Amino acid sequence: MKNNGLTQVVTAVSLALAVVAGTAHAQDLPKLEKKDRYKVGFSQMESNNPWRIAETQSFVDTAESCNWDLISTDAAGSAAKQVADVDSMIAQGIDVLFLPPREEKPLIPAVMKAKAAGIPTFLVDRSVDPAVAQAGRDYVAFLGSDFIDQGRRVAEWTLENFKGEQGVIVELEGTTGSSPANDRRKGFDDVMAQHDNMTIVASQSGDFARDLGRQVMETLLQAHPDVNIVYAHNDEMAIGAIQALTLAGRKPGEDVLVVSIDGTRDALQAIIDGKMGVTVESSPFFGPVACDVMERYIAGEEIEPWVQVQDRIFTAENAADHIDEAY
Ligand code: GYE
Repeated sequence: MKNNGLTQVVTAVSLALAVVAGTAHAQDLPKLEKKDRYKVGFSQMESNNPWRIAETQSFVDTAESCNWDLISTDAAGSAAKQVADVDSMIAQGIDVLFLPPREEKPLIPAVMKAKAAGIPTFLVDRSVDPAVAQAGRDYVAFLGSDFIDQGRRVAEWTLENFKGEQGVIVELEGTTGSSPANDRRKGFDDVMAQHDNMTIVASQSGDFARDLGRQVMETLLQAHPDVNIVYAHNDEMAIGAIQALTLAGRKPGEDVLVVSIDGTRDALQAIIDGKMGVTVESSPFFGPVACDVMERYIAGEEIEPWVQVQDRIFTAENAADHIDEAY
């Protein structure tokens, strides 16, 4: 009897909480009314790599069929400029905001300002610090990949395919304070920590950029000439690392295994050429996903906090089949 009573109380409390949480969602998030056309803001963070260019193009390509009048900006690698870009879009009266936040914390003010202005916001491809801003409350949803899983998959592939005995790993991290850099590191490092023959001897940011990846690799090679695995958080840095390794007389694909994430054309070509082992996909083609989620939101559907994108994996077995569709 006592137990039953307790169960009932717990159930009633959780129901009440669920109702409160549910109401809070519906009231807090700005609505999006049905219209013929929408003023859509897309605040790109930088355009210095093929991934970003493909993503912006995907929004441009989607605009007409989704009835968007698209305003897109380019923050040129500055979180401060990205916040200012969002301010200016709000001033221009956008109906909805698609925002890839360059870093997890500095972009929170942009999310909060859009919310205060009554503009529904969807985070695209990167997220913000969940301790401060949350999907379903401060913004509608995050559209993107599972970065922890991407890191984990790269680690597992590496464990299966590394030919040596002792793995000496250099890790090239993405932009410091960005969600993919944090999570791709966690996913990979946690798996490697369980294997005594694998040591990460250095882990440093190359800001997701090819040239910085090359420079960082050059420096790290001097301190760790015995490196035999390079894990880059994106393909651009992997290509930069391959350049640095080659320049130093190493043979990527033979004496160093290079592994990364994205699936760019250059990475698929490097895989075909035998210089890179694997890239786990992280797709930049968010335009159609954004259109679909926005239409569901307009129709009054409750949007799941994380609209998850599924990622493929590219290796020597299938890279040639996919290079034509790559960017
Ligand atoms: O992997 C990288 C880009 O946020 C998922 O950012 C994205 C990452 C992508 O600059 O190449």
